[in-house]
Amino acid sequence: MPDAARDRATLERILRPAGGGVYVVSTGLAEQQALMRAIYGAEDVQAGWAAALDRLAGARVVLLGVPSDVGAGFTRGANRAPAALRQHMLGHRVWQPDVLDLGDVRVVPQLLSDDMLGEAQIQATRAALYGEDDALGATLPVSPLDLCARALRIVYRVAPDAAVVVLGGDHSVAWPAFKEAYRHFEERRGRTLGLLHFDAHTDLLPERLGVKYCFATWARHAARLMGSDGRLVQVGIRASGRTRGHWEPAAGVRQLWMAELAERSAADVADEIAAHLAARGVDALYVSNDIDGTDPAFAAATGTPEPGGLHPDFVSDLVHLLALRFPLVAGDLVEVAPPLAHEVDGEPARTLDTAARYLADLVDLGGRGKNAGVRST
Ligand SMILES: [Mn+2]
Repeated sequence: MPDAARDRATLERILRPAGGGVYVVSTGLAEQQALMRAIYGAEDVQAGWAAALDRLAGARVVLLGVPSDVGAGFTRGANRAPAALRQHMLGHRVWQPDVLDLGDVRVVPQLLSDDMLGEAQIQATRAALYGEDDALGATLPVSPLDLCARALRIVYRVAPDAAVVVLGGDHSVAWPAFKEAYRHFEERRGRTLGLLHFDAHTDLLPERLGVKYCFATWARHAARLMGSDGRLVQVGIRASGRTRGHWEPAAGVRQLWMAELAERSAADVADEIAAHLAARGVDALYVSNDIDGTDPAFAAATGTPEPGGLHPDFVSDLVHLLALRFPLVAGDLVEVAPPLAHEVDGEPARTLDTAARYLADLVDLGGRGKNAGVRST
């Protein structure tokens, strides 16, 4: 099979139309189908999605949903964000024509990473997902993080200048999203990435309960990938058993804790971070936005809300100001959990409003000024 045909056939196996990544059989099925019909504007969702896949090569921004939540903290629900956010934005916002919603990664909800699975389980899930006798399927991964990575590898091959925005899911999805952005922009194209990370938590554990890749460890792996040289900058930290004095040298990161940010303007903080990143040679930006970095007054529908967080204006302004200095080449928005916080007046609509704003920031800024700083391709 020619490479282009193989890439297309792979995407058709490992992805689903936008809003369709959560596996449903009866409960939720009618709702899911109605959303997909609303998105693709026709009775034939598959044809609408196929037409979207056809546009991949020309996209400035590619949106990919990963509706996977295996439990960041103690309450789940982030698997519902990709569908809920698209539902929330229906009729509110029309993306520019160079923004492509590629769809959702097809998620088996009990799985996370193929390296946690034995060969028998991989074979069994391959048969379930792709069929018993599918030659291409026999070469494909089965878990959400690996399927996300595989899809992004194809996206970067077909649309090498596109900015990819991954919509989680729990924060574990930032690992394949950042890893593939790093492989493409830094290893292949000679850029130097900086990683701007909003979060109440550090996500810097080397492992958690023996699990290497999960919501609590992705940032440690990302920092290590960059050489633990301070290019990971964490903003809004306020819930950690350890101090900044522990984490910064231990993980090779820079942290701006909530307590240090209280009286500071976004412009002032942006200047500090820009100088810090520029001193490390950074010429391109990845933004990982965990919605729990934001104050629960604006985003309570998340698994581990922490009081005393960032104002959405501050988050948005910081992203805009840093994107002026370093072209925004990729990002993710994670931990939006629409089933949660229903007891709070105005939720989860308020969290979805905040998330839609953050998503719009990434989509509007992504892939602009992309050739600045390119040394080789
Ligand atoms: Mn996080």
